[in-house]
Amino acid sequence: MPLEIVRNDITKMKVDAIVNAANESLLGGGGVDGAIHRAAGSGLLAECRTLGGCKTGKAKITGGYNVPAKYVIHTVGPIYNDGKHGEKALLESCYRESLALAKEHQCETVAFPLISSGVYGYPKDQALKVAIDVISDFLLENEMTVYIVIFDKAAYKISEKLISDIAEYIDDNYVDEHTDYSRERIRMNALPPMAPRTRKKKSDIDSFKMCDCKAMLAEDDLDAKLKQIDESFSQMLLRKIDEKGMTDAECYKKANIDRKLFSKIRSDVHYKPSKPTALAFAISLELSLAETEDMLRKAGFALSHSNKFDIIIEYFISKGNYNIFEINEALFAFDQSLLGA
Ligand code: AR6
Repeated sequence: MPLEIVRNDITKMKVDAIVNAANESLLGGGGVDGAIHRAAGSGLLAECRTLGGCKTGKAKITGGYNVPAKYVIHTVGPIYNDGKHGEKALLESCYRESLALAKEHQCETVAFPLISSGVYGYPKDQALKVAIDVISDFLLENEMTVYIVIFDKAAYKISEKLISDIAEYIDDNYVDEHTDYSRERIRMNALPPMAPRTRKKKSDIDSFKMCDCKAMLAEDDLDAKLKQIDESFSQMLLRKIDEKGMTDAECYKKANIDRKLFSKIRSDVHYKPSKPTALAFAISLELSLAETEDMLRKAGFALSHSNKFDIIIEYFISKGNYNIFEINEALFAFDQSLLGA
């Protein structure tokens, strides 16, 4: 997945570069800065001394010394005042400058802490939004895997309003746990759910016989519809990409899916994606709820009301919000797996 939110200690991340939320002196401090210097050892401080500090919003790079990452990128976030002193632009610049440095050094994987959201006081939900916005913009043009590392889940919060709206939606739609076995069956065996069978009334059958289906649909339409019934997940995906006038890259990037996985799906007509991958494409293509169900069915899945993950996805689709990163923030907040590969 090109952008992932993970819970971890950034000093333990096995990536090409970790980003440090430093101060202008670059000579160490508390928070994540202190943790990185402690883990990297005195060599890091010695190299930092040669750098001549760093301005707020800018970034500088050093070796990683004793941390698993090859590089440490030091960036200086703004001190949050009231949000009216250019804090957002400076914070955006921290992410942009750090990503540019990572790219310049051919990093394929980079991990960020939530810059400025500790000692510097930037509200965590807004800090996270800035991080997601800038990183996802960058990923539209660049191939890289970027992690946002959340140290302390309790300290992590997305907008209270969004949380309470989703919680309410879950409350209204969640079906009692007794039906959970059906969810498990769907998840484990990738089988479609068993829809309750309804017996057709005789009058329905008669009226069905009487109506001439072919006459209702133009022949071309009928052919197209029949073809769609037999269509595989991969075929439906490619058809929808064409119909939406998207390029492949636009689609897989918006789905937060990496190019290699997309190529696999493209070249294997029978490819069976995981449910989060199938849903990520449905979100990227901005499919309606009915179309999403259709696409999921092609992969052997269904949306269920006995599953919080599914209800959260349904919430976003019903609101017409197809921002996969916002959806992933919400899924993360509700302890659910994330969309994407
Ligand atoms: N791994 C990942 N994230 C962490 C870790 C860790 N090991 N430790 C803390 N965080 P902060 P700032 C999170 O205060 O607000 C320093 O003294 C933490 O929960 O480290 O940019 C510098 O020298 C928070 O969400 O950085 C500066 O003087 C985020 O990292 C000043 O603090 C950033 O919190 C910079 O303040």
